[in-house]
Amino acid sequence: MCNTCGCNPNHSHAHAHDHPAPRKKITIEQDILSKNNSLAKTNRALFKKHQIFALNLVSSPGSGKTALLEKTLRELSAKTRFAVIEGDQQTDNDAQRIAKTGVPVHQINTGAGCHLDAHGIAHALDHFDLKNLDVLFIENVGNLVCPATFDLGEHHKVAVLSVTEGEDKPLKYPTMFENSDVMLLNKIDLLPYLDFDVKKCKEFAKRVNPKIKIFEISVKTGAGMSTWYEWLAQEAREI
Ligand SMILES: Nc1nc2c(ncn2[C@@H]2O[C@H](COP(=O)(O)OP(=O)(O)OP(=O)(O)O)[C@@H](O)[C@H]2O)c(=O)[nH]1
Ligand SMILES: [Mg+2]
Repeated sequence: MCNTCGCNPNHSHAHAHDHPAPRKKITIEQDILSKNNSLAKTNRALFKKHQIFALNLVSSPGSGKTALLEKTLRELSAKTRFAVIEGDQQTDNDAQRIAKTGVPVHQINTGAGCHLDAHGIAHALDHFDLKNLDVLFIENVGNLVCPATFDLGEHHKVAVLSVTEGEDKPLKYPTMFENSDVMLLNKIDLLPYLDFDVKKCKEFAKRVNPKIKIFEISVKTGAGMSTWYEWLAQEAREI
């Protein structure tokens, strides 16, 4: 059970004890989410004030979020001023990887928490010079469930799904794909070795979110990365 966020823990496992009254639980969930939404609104206003384009990268662990950022920052930093907030339960491994690109980065460790929240982002923003920032990437904790329901004030959630995870993930974890505007289908260099059905995966993602934009990419080989860069530049211009 997720006891740190507002996600609905749909228990199917056996318990030796009674559950609390469902009505009380729903109220608590609403309180947590409404507090978060109000802080997200404040973050959004700050992004607007400083004309910062903010993206929230969400995925299961290991889909390639940090690898995507490392490559994107190395290839686009000459023309765009970036900063990165890294979210993980423990370690600053990802922040260290990002720091090597020369881009300002701040690591948040959530401990037992399974997602970033707007409050944590507000504090992390104190570590950056917002007046000299064009694009903020927030790499969320690897988790296909909880980060989906927490607004951080970002312009878009970008879901990264790698082909090693199976094409059914958009159907099994629909909230994540409903709430994302983009799906990056990563690691397509591995397709020759897998039974992953790209067409079906895209159909599934569109079924839960007909408006979702899908880019097939390989961070490793660079295939498809230009489509992602074009989308990024276009959207950043339009805020
Ligand atoms: N073959 C292949 N491997 C990739 C690709 N992109 C990332 N990887 C590998 O996938 C592994 C996980 O990548 P990360 O960037 O650490 O993934 P992540 O989503 O940031 O992981 P967490 O932060 O733990 O959630 C690493 O070994 C990467 O080298 C790709 O396009 N192709
Ligand atoms: Mg990472």
